[in-house]
Order: sequence, then C-alpha cells, then structure tokens
Amino acid sequence: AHVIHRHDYQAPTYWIATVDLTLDLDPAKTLVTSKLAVKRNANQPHGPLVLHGEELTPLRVMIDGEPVSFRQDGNELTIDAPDRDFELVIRNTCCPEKNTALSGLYTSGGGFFTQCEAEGFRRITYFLDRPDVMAVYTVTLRADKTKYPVLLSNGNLLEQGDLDGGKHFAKWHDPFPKPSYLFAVVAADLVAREQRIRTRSGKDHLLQVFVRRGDLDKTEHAMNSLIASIVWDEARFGLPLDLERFMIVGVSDFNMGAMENKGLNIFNTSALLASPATATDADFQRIEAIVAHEYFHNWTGNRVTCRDWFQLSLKEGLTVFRDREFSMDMAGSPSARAVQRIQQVRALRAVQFPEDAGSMAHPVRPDSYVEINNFYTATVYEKGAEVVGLYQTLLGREGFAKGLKLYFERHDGQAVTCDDFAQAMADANPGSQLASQLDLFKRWYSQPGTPRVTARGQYDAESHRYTLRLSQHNGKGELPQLIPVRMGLLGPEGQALPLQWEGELASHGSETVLLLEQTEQAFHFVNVLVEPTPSLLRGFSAPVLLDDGLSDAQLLNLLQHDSDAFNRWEASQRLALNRILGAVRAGQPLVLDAAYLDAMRAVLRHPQLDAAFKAEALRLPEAAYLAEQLQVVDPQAIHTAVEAAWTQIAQALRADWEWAFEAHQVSGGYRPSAEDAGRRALANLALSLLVRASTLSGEPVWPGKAYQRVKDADNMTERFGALAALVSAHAPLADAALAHFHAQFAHDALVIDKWFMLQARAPERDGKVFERVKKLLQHPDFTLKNPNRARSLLVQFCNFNPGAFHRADAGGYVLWADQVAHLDAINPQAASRLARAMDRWATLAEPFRGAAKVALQRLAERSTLSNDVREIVTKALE
Ligand code: BAL
Ligand code: ZN
Repeated sequence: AHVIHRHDYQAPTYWIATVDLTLDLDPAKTLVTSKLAVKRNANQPHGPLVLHGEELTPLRVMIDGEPVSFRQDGNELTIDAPDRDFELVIRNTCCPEKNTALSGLYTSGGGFFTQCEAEGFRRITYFLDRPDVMAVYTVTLRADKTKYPVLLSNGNLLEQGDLDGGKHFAKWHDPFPKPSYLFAVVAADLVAREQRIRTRSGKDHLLQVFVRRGDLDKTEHAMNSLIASIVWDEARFGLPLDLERFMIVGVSDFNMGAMENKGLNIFNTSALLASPATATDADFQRIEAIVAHEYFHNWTGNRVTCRDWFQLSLKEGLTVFRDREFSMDMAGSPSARAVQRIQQVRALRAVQFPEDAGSMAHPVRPDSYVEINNFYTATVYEKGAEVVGLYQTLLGREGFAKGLKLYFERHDGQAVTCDDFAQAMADANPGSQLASQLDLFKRWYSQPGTPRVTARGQYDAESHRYTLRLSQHNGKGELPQLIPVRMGLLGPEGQALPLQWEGELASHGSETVLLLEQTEQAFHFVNVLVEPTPSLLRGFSAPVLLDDGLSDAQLLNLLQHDSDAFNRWEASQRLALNRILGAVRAGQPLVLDAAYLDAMRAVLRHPQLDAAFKAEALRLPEAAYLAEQLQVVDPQAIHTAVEAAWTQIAQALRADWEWAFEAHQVSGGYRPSAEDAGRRALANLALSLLVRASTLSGEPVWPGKAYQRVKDADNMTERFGALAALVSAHAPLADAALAHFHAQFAHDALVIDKWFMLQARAPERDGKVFERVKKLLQHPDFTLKNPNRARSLLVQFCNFNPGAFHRADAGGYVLWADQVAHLDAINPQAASRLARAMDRWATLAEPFRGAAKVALQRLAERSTLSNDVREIVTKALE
C-alpha cells in the first residue's frame, strides 16, 4: 500500500484560481463540465499537471480552447501543461446511483447529495483535490424539475429558471475561495424551515434547514441550535456569520455525522432531526453540539483551513473544543457544566484511550497514513480538543481569545498547519509559560500515547510541610510533556486548605495549576496544618492516566466534599473501578462492601446534588476503560464483574431506587433542558435497576411498570429508557415491548436504528445477545447499505459490547470478519470503522487472543479489501 508522509509535503506545481462547474444531473450518468483558471506556481519547477480522479470517465480535455491529449493512469490524469497560466476545460461523467461508498456525488432517497471531505471531489471531476488548493467556485446545476425541485450549492444563488424537456437550472456563486473538500451540491425534493435573522453587526441573513417532506416538524431544535451558535460565536470570539444565506440539508445515507461545506452544511438525519416523540435527551444534546460544530467550522476550518490532511486536528480539535465550550455555556449552571465535562471524559476514556494504546495509535498530528479517511479519529478530534483546551488552561480565557484573534489576523483565507496555530497562541501571549516552552508544549502534537502520571504525597506533621511528587511516563522513546495539573488540598473534614508555597509569606487561595514538565518533579507546600487529601487533575486538566494512590478513605473524602464537581465524580468512579478490577485481578466473584454501597446511597439521597450529576456518579466505569487498566484483558471477567456490581447496586439500594424513580418524575410538557434531562436520566437509571432486581427475584411490578411506559410515555427519553430497562435485564416482557416499539415506529428509520442498537448493546446473558444479533442480520429492516443501520447493529455489537462480542467459541470474530468483508464491498469507510473492533486484540487473554488473530489473518488474506480496511487490518497484525 502507498504510504503518504507528512514530511513529503510540497506545494503544487499549479494553483487553481476559479472553478466554473456545470453538472447535468442524471443518476446513471451525470455529465460534468469543469472550466478551471489554472495558475503556474512559480515557486515550483515546471512539470506536467497531474489531476486526481476516481471512478470517472474522461470525455475531453482542452487548454485555452484547444483539445489536448492526456494520460489516465489509475486514479491520476496527467496533462502536459504549459509553463504559464491557462484555461483548462474538462468534460467527464460519473455514476451517482452506483456510488454506494457515499463519497463524491451519490443518490439517496431519490435525490443527489455530495460528500467531498476528505477526497470525494475527485469522484466528481478531475482536480487538484488537496486542501491547499483554494478556488472561487461558480456552479450551474441542471436537472429534472419534478424529481429535483430544489437545486443547491455553496454561496449565493445568482440565477434560476426553466429549461426544455421538463428540466430547470440554478446557478450558484461562492465568493470565498475554498478547498474542494468544502464543495457541495444537493438536488432533491425537499422542504425548508426558514428563519431570517439580524446579527449583532446589523447584517441580515437567511437560515434554512432542508429536509424531506414530513420531517419539517423535526427541524425546530436544529434551527434553534443554529441561531444559538451564531449568537454565541459572535459574543464569545467575535466571529460573525459571513454569508447572506446559511443552509443545512438532511440526508439519510451519510458516512459521517455532518459536514461543514461552506454555506451548505449536509447532515446525517440522525444528527439533525429531533422531536420529543422520536428523539431522546441525548439526541437533542448531540444535535445541538453537531449543529454548533459544523457552524463553528465556518471560521475554524473554512476561513482558515488545513494545508494538508496531517493537519486535520488544526480544524477538528479546535472545532470540537469550540462546540464543547458552547455546550457548557448552553448547559448553564456550574453543575450542568461539570456534567458536560464528565461526559466528555467518559467518552475520551472509553474510545480515545484505547485507540491511543492500540494498533491505530497515532499522534494528534499524524506523520503518515495510507487512507486519510481512517484518521477521522477520536485522537484527532477528542484528544485534539483536549490539547486545544490546554492552551486555554495555560493562557486563561482572555489569553486564548487573543491567540485566536491573532490566528485569524495572520491566516484568514489561508491553508495552514498546527504549528501556525501554536505560534499565534504563543505570539499573542508573550511572557506566558506557553511562549517560553512552546517546543515542549508541541510534543502534544507529535507524540502518540496517553501519558501516565503518578502522584504521591508526603506529609510531615511536625514541620507542617506537604510534598507532592509528580512523575510522568510516556511511551517507549517518548519525551516528557507539559502537563498542567489543576489541584487543591482538602482537610480531613473536607475543608479546602489554603495553598502556600515554600518561601512565600501568604497563601494563594485554595486552587492552583502545577506544571509538570519533567519526568519527575516535587512541589512543596508549607503551613499545612493537617494531613491533606490531594485533589488532583481537577476538571480533568490534561488527558492523562493518573495514579494518585489515594486510599478509600481519601476517595470518600473527595466524593463528599471536593469543591470540584468533576473530581467528586472521579472519586465515585475510582471507588467502583478499584473494586471491579480487584475482583477481576483476583479471579474472585465481586462482592461490594457496605462502605461503597453506603457512599452510593449517600450520593443518591444527597439533598443538594443535581440529578444529572447523581446519574453520572452512580454509573459504573465503561468496560473499555476498565480494560485499559489491565495488562491482559479477559473481557468475560470484566463483564461478569460489572454485571455483578450492577445487580448488587440494584438490590442493596432497592428502596432508594424506588424513591429516586418517584422523586424524579418530570411533570408538564417535554423540554430538553439540562435540568429536566438530568431528572429523566436518574429516573431511567432507577427504573433500569428496579427492573433488574425485580427480574432476578421474579417480581412483576417494576417490569410491568416499565412495559406500561413503553406503551404510554409521551416522550422518547422515557419510552426508550423503559425499553432499555426491560431489554438489559432480559426481562420476560422485553420481547413484547420490543415488538410493540417496532410496530409503533416502523415508519421512522432513526427510531428503528435505536431499536437495533439497543439489542446490539444489551448486556450478554448466556449467549442470548449474540444469537439475537445474528437473527437481526436477517431482519427485513436490516441493510448494510445504510451506514446508520449498519452501525446501529454491527458497530454497536462488535465495537461497543465487549461482553457479548468476545466469545470463547470465536463466534463474534467470525461474524465480524464476514460483515467487514460484505460491508467493504459496499462502503469502505463504514467497513473500516467496523474493522476497528479488533484494535486491542493483542492484549486479550487466551483463548480470545488466538481466535482474534485467526479472524484478522483470514480477513487480511482476502484479495479484494479496500485501502481503508487493508490499512486497519495490516496495522492490527503488525
Ligand atoms: N469535517 C468532517 C465532519 C466534521 O468534523 O464536522
Ligand atoms: Zn469537524
């Protein structure tokens, strides 16, 4: 396979200033005419013009009006171009209806849609399909008027009208130079929710959300989220909407969540459509975050883009950071902000930490790739966002905002690198730690792996000195990184202790940020009158694995008293994690002790804590995060211990769960507010544990209540929570509830996705979940052609249900290998996500490890694998 290296970057021999594109849209054969103003790049030696093109048929190539010859070799078209500027006209065809890979121009639900990031534009026409080639686009679309009444592209509508033969046309112009990956076209039978707004700067804008007929009632939340995003970006960072018209379009067949095409965002319907009857609180929140994310890309990604794809985190890490800040500001209260942070960290630990320790480990800015689509990863996105967060921790909010301002002053309209971003942050903050240690800081971009930080405190009661020793261990051959550790000290009654450095006369409040920059450092505090409990890494101030060696008593102190809500939650997780891992390591059944159960009861009954926080604190750590703590992983041992923990928490706190369920009912109409969502989350957790305990003891009341709720609930959060309670408890009523739910929502694909997902994610019991998944593969509603559907069954099962997937008989692995191969023939990007289920096979205990290797080898032996899947499988076997 051809490996592409970051250090090989070279500017192109030619630039493209303008693109004048005409598409005669036809599902079987779309005719593309592309007129390009090509400019010689005088900084590079003269050579042929080599254009990218995939799955295209070339018809004609002309330079300055004269036909010229060309050579097609694989996915490249070579033209012997002159050593000057010229006009290039290319005519070619492509076949949208055969494009099941959903990259480039394809059909879905009878309409045309595009996805060009990262390298889809070359599947529409021959081009210099690389992000540093930025051009101004004018696009004319021609299509049947009845079938495709709506014709959209980026920018502003210049003209539209009727043509002969029942056709019509629309001509669009985008004044902003952009890379080809931000190009988009939609031609379909759609309707729009519209809203006109006037922004702070006094400009008027038209906002539109286009969806299929019948879905308009599910677009209000997305529109509100868009308006909130526009207001927020202007208020927080001074970044206004720069377009007269901003469009969002929903499509059911889509590989990603959504795509930030300039002025024409295209969304997976799963990331766009929401109504209380069909979407859960989590869906509402995810939609708000994704609408914001794509909108924020308009500056961080579109106005300033990436020089090459190794810089992907330049726009993705930064934009995830921005959407997280937005979500936290929208959540409101400090507690709701903390819950947001908790959910981010839970996801980071469950997905990014394993990625960073597995076969696909790579730095935030990778050094090489075979297939760029494989690098839209949790590391580039989520760890990238953590790294951007480190700038804000080091510089403060104001310093960060100054850095961002300088970044736009320097680079607006350019395609740049992560180094350019770091330099702007440092230059805007001279005298900062960042500016003086920029090279050290930038190791966050170049080194893979999760740093392991060890902390040990030593208290001297006589001298009232407290010494905290921090050390960091990174991967083999990796250097120390700059790790900000936000911290405080608590007294034995939980009081916050003043922090005074050795050699200083007074304390500096009760919280500080320690900068760990060497392999080992000691920090000395004086005037510490009582033995302290350290509260370290508050707010998860850096993406590291922390071993602080705290005792149960210290964790309980933090759980009850820490002023940092994140670390209160972290203490709850550590108490659970220590117990589960203790049982797994000892090979003993898990027995939860009274101290732990009493602490959980105290959290549940706490008079001041918010319901959303309680739901997070009472939830057990994810199996994937538990596995990361072990050298050798037996997924069945983890599964057994986690299931035992849930059952004991359900049984021992039964009366408390009954109270919690009744006390957290939400009255009045459905609102997706953080407060109401928190109450529903806790009530759903309570119901799930009540159904679990009742099912084990054969009591019918709570399963009956849950079944009734599946039938009667007036919103999807409660309905789905009740269904999940029955399914995950393997309650006798689960099948009837699933059938009822399916019948009720048979017409709604996004809800049926949830129905598949729930069954794929159910905790395994005696192989029943595996058997069910095999049966669901044959279900008439199942198809590999729709990425959402394939994901909701296969990725949920293989990648996110380790207790069911890893079987001593290797059945899960056989299913995985077969389905990866089937899916790969249809949609390589989707297949390669599924292929990642085996990233961590090498740490598995036997017999899982051997069986996993056999499955990987069998898949690797296939001659027809895509580049996408081949790269994943090859790296797994390296
Ligand atoms: N740029 C791909 C989709 C997203 O990250 O917004
Ligand atoms: Zn993005």
